[in-house]
Amino acid sequence: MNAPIDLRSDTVTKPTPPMRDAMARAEVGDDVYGEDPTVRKLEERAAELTGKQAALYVPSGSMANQIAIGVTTEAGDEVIVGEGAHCFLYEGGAGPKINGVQFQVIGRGGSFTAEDVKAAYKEDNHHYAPTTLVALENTHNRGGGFVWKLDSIAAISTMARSLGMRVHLDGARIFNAQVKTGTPVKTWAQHADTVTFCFSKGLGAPVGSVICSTRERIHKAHRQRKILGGGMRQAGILAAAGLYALDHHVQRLAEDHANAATFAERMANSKGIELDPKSVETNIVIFGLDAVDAVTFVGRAKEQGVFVNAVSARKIRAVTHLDVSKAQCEDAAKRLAAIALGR
Ligand code: TLP
Repeated sequence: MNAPIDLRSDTVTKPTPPMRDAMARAEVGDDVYGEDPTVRKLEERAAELTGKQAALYVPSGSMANQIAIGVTTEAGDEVIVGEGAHCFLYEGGAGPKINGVQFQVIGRGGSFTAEDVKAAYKEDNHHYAPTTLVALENTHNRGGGFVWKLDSIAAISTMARSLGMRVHLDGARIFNAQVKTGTPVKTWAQHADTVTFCFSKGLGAPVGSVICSTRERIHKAHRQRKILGGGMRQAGILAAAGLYALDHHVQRLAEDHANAATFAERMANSKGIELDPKSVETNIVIFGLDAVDAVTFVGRAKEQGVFVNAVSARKIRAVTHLDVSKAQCEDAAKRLAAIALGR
């Protein structure tokens, strides 16, 4: 059998030898006592990168999102999101279960406008849940890794704030947006009250995310992290991987984008595949299937040594990352093309 090529997600990467070396050498302490110097360093770096007063290191992007929702809403509030938003679709119902919020989904394909926000906002009336937060996602996972236009985010933020709402930015892959557009993370982040990003996606660290905001909100976030059981002890071992990733794995995201583009071009030329390669902006490729359903496709792909995920009955997601080369992406496209024909 051919060597497996894992395109399920950019979360599947394994720490590189120099990253492991940085982890092994990390200075550590008990972070629940606030005594881990490497975690402190990572939090300071994250706050600086996002232009926020403070940051908090947490185990996952899901926890980061839910803490962000928790510190910007009250139970019973409504949160506006785009279609397929991770904090709404993929976090086990944590919004209503943990934070007591309901979601209102607006726009199409993950994208929406300031006017959509205005239309969705519920006036102060006892019939309604107060609409208090807009959650953006950049890049947008379910939207095929698209990058928001900065102007659109700015307009949404201005509208939300004029209506007295807060703005959260799920920046799990915000460095992909930075590398794609040249717009620094800080510039995107200035339009949001809370910003989260992940070290464990394209940046290639094994674990960890961060939530960045005002000192006051991060103080509250600390308690929320405790409630969720997210306090970690000698977490500097993990934070060191995050610091290493910020130093060494940001610019290389361009390679993942190029590999995704190559993969998408090959796939788009294959019969049985619905894909406009121009729609692929970063490291995520979502394509439709004409002749075979997604579950069957994923199973056959696995038999051929290519791992991908189904995102709906006829749609597949493939994600490029640190652990797949251009040649492997080309090879994967070749193997998948044959399956798409339903043969
Ligand atoms: N996304 C995962 C799956 O959960 C779908 C993936 O493979 O892409 N925000 C965004 C935009 C994400 O894509 C993810 C993970 C998260 C938050 C949550 O991060 P984790 O997995 O660390 O909880």
